[in-house]
Amino acid sequence: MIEIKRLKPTIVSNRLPIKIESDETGRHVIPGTGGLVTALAPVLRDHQGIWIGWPGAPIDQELKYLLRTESRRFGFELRMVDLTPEEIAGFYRGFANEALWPLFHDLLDRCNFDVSDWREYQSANRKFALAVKNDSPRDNFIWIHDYHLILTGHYLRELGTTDTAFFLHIPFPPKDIFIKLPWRRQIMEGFLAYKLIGFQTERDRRNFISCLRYLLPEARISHHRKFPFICYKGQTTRLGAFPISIDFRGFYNLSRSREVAEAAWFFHERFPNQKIMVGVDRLDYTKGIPRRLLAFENCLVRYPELRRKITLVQLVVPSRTEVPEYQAMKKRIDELVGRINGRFTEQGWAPIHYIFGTLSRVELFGVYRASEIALITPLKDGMNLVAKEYCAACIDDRGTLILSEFAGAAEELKNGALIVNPYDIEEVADAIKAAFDMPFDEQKRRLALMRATVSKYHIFRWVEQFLDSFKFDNETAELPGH
Ligand code: ADQ
Repeated sequence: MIEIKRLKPTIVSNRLPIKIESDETGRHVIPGTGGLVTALAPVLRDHQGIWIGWPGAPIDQELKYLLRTESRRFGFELRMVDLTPEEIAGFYRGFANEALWPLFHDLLDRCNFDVSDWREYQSANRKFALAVKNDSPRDNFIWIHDYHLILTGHYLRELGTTDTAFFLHIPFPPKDIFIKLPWRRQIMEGFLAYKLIGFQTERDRRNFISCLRYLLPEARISHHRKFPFICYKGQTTRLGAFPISIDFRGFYNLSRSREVAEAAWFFHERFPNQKIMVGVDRLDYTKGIPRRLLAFENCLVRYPELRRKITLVQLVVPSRTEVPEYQAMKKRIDELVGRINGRFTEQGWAPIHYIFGTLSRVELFGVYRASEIALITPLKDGMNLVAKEYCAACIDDRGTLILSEFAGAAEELKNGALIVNPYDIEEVADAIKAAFDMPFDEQKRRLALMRATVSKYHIFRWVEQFLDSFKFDNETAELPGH
């Protein structure tokens, strides 16, 4: 069990970890199944914690009632922040997803820097801070998540709350990219309102420090034990790298279940005498799906001996489907799949099996188990949990992971994965061929290395390390430079 003694947590994220579904019997609130809620729920239950966020739907009396009832079932409190349609447009769809999301993924040409979106971002972050102030007991430790809420800590400080920490789930960009943001100084100062900032990787932390040196040269950067920390305007911020992970044991056991074995068998039956190569992504331009399809096409051209012997199963989870840019991306993927299948399909074999939808955990792990290759080639990714899930699912030691060097997961998995530059179509095509030909002993050796890492640094350890670092910060009376 995680030892967090006096820390009572309040988690704050843009979205509450719930799904609201409707059927003929009415609306239902379903608990979320993501890794974050799985890891944090026991901590929240044991320490009377609270989770604050936007429910993803307009708040009415019925939803309030449903959430109160669900809070009892969850074992911890869920509190809602209401967002107006203007805030959803300007803060969420606008500044968070059209400015920060592409900027932090190094995709400058997709950025839309709009001053009214920036105003909505500030006002929504202030609103979250007020909700925390009103709903969270005074002595709670406030843990804020992700790029939507960078400024919330700053507004909380204005309201007198300083025990705050932040985790950035997405990458932090290199200096030459970040400094293009018109409000770069305000965002940087916003970060420094937290006592602890967690990044996914060392690379993100280094990028942050290099931006800081450039934008706020008056900030003092020192080192204490393994953490750099920053003194700025009388406050101290500690910077950590905490690669997020998965519930390894849970997924490993799931992969051994009869249900998953049956789902895997079902897939094998559909693609007899072939190696299945899987790609799993949310619909997003950062995931590099079109280039991956082109790399597979290139592979089939340059290595025709693979035809009829390999099938790419590409799963795409619908995401932000109301946004025209995402609709255009889906169209582009549909067209590429159609063109490549049209070009190579023969009697009894089509190279790409494309599924646009959400699978159950059992179905998803069935696909992982059935796949001898995973092709994970984001253009940039904070971590990429699919890569880690695949490692947990390969319980019979068969499987090769092809992984983009620009996924955070590459820092931990480079000892076992075939690391590729997703922009280099020929290199990815060669990696597919190498994975196809890889002898079983080599697969087993590489998987063992990756599994050793993921099983050791699982999601519960991630939570523990983050909370320990915060506690350490609070308990260190005399940091050098204080
Ligand atoms: P995401 O960009 O959503 O997360 P990722 O880390 O890959 O990316 O997580 C995706 C999750 O969705 C996985 O747990 C996966 O199992 C699930 N999923 C994918 N396809 C599915 C399908 N067809 N059906 C059902 N489930 C599916 C953001 C950052 C990442 C970072 C995480 C966590 O962008 O870089 O790793 O947060 O910090």
